Amino acid sequence: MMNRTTLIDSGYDCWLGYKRIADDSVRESYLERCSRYVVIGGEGQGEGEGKGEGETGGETRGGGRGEISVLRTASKELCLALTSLLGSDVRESAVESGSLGGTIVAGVYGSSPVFEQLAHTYDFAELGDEGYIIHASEEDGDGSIYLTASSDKGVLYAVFHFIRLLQTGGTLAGQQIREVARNGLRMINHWDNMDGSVERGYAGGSIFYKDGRFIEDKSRIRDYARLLASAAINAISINNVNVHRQESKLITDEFLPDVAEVAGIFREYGIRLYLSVNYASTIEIGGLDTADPLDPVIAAWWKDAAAKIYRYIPDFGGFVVKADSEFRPGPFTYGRNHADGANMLADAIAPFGGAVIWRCFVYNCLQDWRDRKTDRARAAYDHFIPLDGEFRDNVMLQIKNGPMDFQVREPVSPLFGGLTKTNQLLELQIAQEYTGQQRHVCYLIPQWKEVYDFDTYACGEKSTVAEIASGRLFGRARGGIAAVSNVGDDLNWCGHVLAQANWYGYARLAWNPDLSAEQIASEWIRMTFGLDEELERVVLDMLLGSYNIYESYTAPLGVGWMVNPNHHYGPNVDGYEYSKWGTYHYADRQGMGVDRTVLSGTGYAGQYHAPVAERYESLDECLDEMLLFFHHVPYLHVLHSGKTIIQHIYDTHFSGAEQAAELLEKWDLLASRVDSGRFEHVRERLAHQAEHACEWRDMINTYFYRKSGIADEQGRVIY
Ligand code: GCV
Repeated sequence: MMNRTTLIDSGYDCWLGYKRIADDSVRESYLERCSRYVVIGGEGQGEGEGKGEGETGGETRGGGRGEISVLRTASKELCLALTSLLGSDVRESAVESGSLGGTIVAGVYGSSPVFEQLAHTYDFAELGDEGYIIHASEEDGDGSIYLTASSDKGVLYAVFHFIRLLQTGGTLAGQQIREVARNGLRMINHWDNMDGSVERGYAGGSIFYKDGRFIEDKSRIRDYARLLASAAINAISINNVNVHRQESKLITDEFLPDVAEVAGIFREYGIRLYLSVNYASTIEIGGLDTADPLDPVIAAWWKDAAAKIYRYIPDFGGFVVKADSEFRPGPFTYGRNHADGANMLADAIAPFGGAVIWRCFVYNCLQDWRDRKTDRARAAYDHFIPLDGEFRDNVMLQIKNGPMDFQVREPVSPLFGGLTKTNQLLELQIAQEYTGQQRHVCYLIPQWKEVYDFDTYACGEKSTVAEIASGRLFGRARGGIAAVSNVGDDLNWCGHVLAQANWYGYARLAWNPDLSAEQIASEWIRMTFGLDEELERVVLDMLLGSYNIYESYTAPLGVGWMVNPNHHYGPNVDGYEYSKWGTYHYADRQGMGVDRTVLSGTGYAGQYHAPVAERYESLDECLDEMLLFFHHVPYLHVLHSGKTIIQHIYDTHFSGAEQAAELLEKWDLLASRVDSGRFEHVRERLAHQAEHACEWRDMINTYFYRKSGIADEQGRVIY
């Protein structure tokens, strides 16, 4: 159990700290309508079955037995929030107590006649399984506020939304909110290993495992589930996609009791549990000598494995699979393809309502740097497009946002828009592997907004990634979003308090990709630090500028990489230049960048639909920020900005480092407005960032000055 006193000011509570609202008039105005509440069914009535996450239609076996406790969770949370934010004058009511006037009434629509009056205002059929309504209109009724949905999970989301309204100083009067999830699956992927480490983890060790086993005290997992549910995350995979020997055993009797216990905790918060599985489990733990997906013995082994898992966890979500990727086993060994592998697992799990999430991060990681024709960026498309339409309905292909690997700037993967007959998930990385490793502040929502909004033109204009991933554009039954977690066992979860905004923002955007980066940041700041206009102005400014700042002092113009090998932190221009990983910048004394055109390069630009393909192909039309991803150009090539490549590199690196230093100055303005725990912690990180940005500036500028021999127009110091 965490000791409360050590948590104060640590950031542990994240955005659910529920500090008493300081402004008396605001608090009193809320109390007028929020001093009583009731959650109908919150004490054990009502049961139902939900659809599987990620599904936009059809029947699935849900975790019916979890439904009662989701309402209990809602009731507990509403009570905690109201009493903490508003004071102890808040009481629980009973439905039977006659008039409910002036009460917050939460519950599943249809579970009580009290919600019937809402029927003339809302169409409940439109809400789907997870949507909800918050109705606080004074016109009809007795001043009560109604939080309702067609499922218990929807009620929980309504409760959290309502709490958010109070935390952010929102107006209650006249509110008629109707929210529907835009993505069926809103998932978090953990890259946690059972030895307690986290691959690409920058916030301490795992919150799930230690020394090869599950951590005994699961209270932190419950706190985590609560934070996830507050932003409507509905699915989680709890182990690394690189599944080693010990984690391969998660699907055996040795660990299934623990997995079931953890699944039970998440279930109370409406979150379904998935496991990453070793494609070669039949060999690793099954004692067989093959993992050939077309071998009936292998198919039967997985059917038995699935049946066993569902005996422990009736609402188990399914398998996440990294196969034939970065030395992980897969169907290629047996001359089979990804559809063969995915479908075999899908058939095993289908009778129980489970899904297979099959990752598309497949490329040759033993490339020869001398070979300029092989292009890692092309690989996923080349592997998966020929298989479009061959996957079972309960398979989703999980596609990283870009064709390389979560660089600060990459184009969108052409698989989005390329695949039309296959369920897809967009994969993002909240963990800041290449964006400052949670030591630099880098608010990623602007990057993700660009991905969601990217128009693939697959079916003409407005064929955005948001429309494709959700399943809507191609009428797919399943779809959604997954992201690599940035959470560990550091007291503040993320290593950097400001990195919590990425975690929160990812979830909010998964619910509704139309929310703006500013709106999300603003919500997060108010919920995390309280209502303070000056503080909000400063932190908003810091967050919203941080992605561009980070980009400006690191690898330029979309070329990517230039980091130290293995751990990927800090500048190293040639760190990967002569490696086998397929990640090159090709800088020589004349110029730099990768020619990915159809005309003279690797042909990658041709994987997009018109007019995107033409835009990338053309040196004139290609956006500056993506230029070196698509073209190899001389240092004196003039960008649309009017600057030469080399001058752009110098200017952005000087200004980026200056702006990084300003982030610290801005934060210092808040010394009296943020508790000392969080203030000092963020300050220490920002000081490191400012210094590290100078290291980036000097390494990059010096490298390109020495390579090109072209001086900075402004004669600044380059070494
Ligand atoms: C889990 C990158 C990371 C790896 C990660 C891999 C993946 O290559 O550096 O740590 O492995 O992506 O997404 O599978």
